[in-house]
Amino acid sequence: MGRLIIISNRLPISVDRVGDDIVIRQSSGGLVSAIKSYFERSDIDTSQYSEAIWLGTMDAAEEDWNAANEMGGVPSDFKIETIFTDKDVYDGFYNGFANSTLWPLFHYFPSLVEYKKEYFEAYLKVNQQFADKLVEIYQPGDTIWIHDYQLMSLSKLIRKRLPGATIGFFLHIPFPSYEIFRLLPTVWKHSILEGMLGADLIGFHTYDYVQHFIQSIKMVLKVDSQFNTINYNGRVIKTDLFPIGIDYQKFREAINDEKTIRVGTSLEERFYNKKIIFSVDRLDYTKGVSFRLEGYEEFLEKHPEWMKKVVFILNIIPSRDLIAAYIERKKLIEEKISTINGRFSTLEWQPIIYRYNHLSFEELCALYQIADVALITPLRDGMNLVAKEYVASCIDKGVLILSELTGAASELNEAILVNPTDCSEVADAIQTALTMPLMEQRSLLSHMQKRLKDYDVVKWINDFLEQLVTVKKDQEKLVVKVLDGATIKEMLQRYQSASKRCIMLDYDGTLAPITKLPSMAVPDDNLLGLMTQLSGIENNEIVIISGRDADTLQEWLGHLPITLVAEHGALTRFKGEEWQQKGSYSADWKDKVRPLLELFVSRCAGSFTEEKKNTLAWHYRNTAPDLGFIRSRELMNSLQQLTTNTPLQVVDGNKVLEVRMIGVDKGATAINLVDHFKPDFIMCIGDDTTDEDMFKALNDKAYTIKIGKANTAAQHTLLLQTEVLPLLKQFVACAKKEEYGFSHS
Ligand code: GDG
Repeated sequence: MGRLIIISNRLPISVDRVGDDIVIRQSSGGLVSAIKSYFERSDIDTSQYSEAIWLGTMDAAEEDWNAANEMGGVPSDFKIETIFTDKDVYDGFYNGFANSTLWPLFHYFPSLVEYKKEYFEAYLKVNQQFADKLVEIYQPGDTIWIHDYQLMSLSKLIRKRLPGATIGFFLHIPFPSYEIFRLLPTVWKHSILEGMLGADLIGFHTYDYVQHFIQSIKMVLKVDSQFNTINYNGRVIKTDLFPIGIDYQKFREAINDEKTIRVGTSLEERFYNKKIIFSVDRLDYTKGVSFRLEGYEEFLEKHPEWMKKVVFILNIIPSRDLIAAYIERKKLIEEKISTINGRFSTLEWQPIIYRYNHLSFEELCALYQIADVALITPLRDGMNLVAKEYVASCIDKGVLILSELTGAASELNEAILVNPTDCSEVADAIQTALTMPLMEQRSLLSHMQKRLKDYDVVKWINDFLEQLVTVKKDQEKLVVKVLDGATIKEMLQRYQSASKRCIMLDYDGTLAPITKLPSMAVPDDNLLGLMTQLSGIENNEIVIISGRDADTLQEWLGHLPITLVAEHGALTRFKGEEWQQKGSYSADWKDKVRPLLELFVSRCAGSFTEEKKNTLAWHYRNTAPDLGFIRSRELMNSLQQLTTNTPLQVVDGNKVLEVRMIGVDKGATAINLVDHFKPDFIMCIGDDTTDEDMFKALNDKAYTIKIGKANTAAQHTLLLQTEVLPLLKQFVACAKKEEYGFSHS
């Protein structure tokens, strides 16, 4: 049984020296409380892990940490492993690259981003320090779960030293759209994405963040994905959404907690007969507090009837106050609060109660419970747990006003969703919330509460860790798939004892390497010689099954005693016979599709069309990769619209889009060939997505082999195209041995 190692920049505890005393504090925050609940709750089965370890940086001096341990004051839910960093390096890492480069960029504040080489270097240094420590404590069988934007390079650094390790990575903040991400200098972009791809499972809060990430790895690293599966450096990696939940039960239990009730009652007495609007945020320009205040100001202007009847309790939690942008933000917020309070207050009432301090858990819960409205309006937020905690805490009233730019908005769509920069919309939302009938409030709350209860933090953790196990299993399957000596031996024996053999081979990317232009992939003497030998063996039927047009196949391979299949099965030439067309199709459709492909040729330099008898293709292998990929997605969309309700299909191949008739594919063709030849040994080899049809159709009848590292339906893989001819040569050699009376051993 392995251990679970959680890695985050901050540890769940902090150690401070106050005079001669050492004070140990448990830190709050989403991640800490999530993981803590997971191990604390008795109703959760954590028995798959023998121990939980938390690795993070320690603010305190090493001797203070040692003293805290000796005092026995460190909580025992986790074993804590610490890293002590050089102060200047940590500053460049944390205040620098993490919070002055990645944080503003990933939250769509490009103008606040600092591009300093020394910050990036410090970031890599601290990530390296984490990797060194992890390698020191690692034991085979451990599961490593890395958290957040401070440690985006870490997975790769660990993978380098521990190639087989199980590594999950979760990003708690948004992953921005590629247009924003690409602002980073090239080396940084590569380093961050390659760093993340060191993990086996990469998690995000929302579908959009997953898509943005996939788009970025495509554009920057030219790495392809199939849905959520990425093939990178021979490894299968999964990326998916795991919207973080809250400890729902804890917030419901707080409703009956005595201390919380006491705090709540005294607040209700203080604000008797007034509606309470509430917000709590860390000090951060992403939280949209200035816009929120302007929205509240506009509400007071528009609705003077609420004077003295409403109060806005605004809590700001101190954060990152060593960074200039944060100091500036605090000043702006406080000026705005003074202006509003100065403008609207009376001697006995003030519209905003402002606090710049931490709240105890009981104070926080009491405020959640008594607030009539929660006004949560970040300009960007990965998720926003406060919104979820508020909904969970509401008893029989409560309205959530939530920014549509938070991750939480995709789950809490019964909230009043607002654009946080639109002050009039915010003002109107406040009015709607304050006047919403109680029945409606309760009905909306109950929908959201059900969802939060069903997908709580425990479900989130279980989901992530279970997926991680699945990815590891998938990887093992793929390793098993690589064609090994024993399987080749078995294939050769079956081949020798068969009375009729059929070998189906794709051409481009299988028999011949992919070239810059299709016309350059002319077969060389080596290939032609091998095909001659293989087809010359008694009882062998060799089929070249290609997407190419019949004329080219005829010109290059027509003289060989083999069967040729062109355009994925639209045309077939059996050995020694004439070409036959499958079915009789009108080619009228081409006139409708061709202009669209030509339009995309003019919009994408380097792309070209290929016209075959039954297929139209648009190739983009020679285009600038970014542009080619973008245009291919656009063209794919347009083609799909154009071909809806027609007998045409659009096939997304390897750097090519093809349009052809439905029912003409290598799978159906392969089955026809098997019916025709009736072989008792079949092997088929291919590299392209179009070959997958053939693998699927023949899997229970044949040895199916895929070239390359992509996910496949084939039973076996060969990693390189250059391995194909040597493999085929073994079939020639074993036939020769047979001829001279050797038996294969
Ligand atoms: C990241 C992402 C994402 C806050 N003030 C007090 C206090 N809190 C607790 C809240 C809540 C947590 O801290 C803050 O939640 P956030 O959602 O804002 O999360 P962060 O940890 O800041 O940030 C964010 C999150 O990760 C999780 O993935 O949602 O988008 O930026 O749990 O209750 N708790 C107490 N006193 C306070 O004054 N006791």
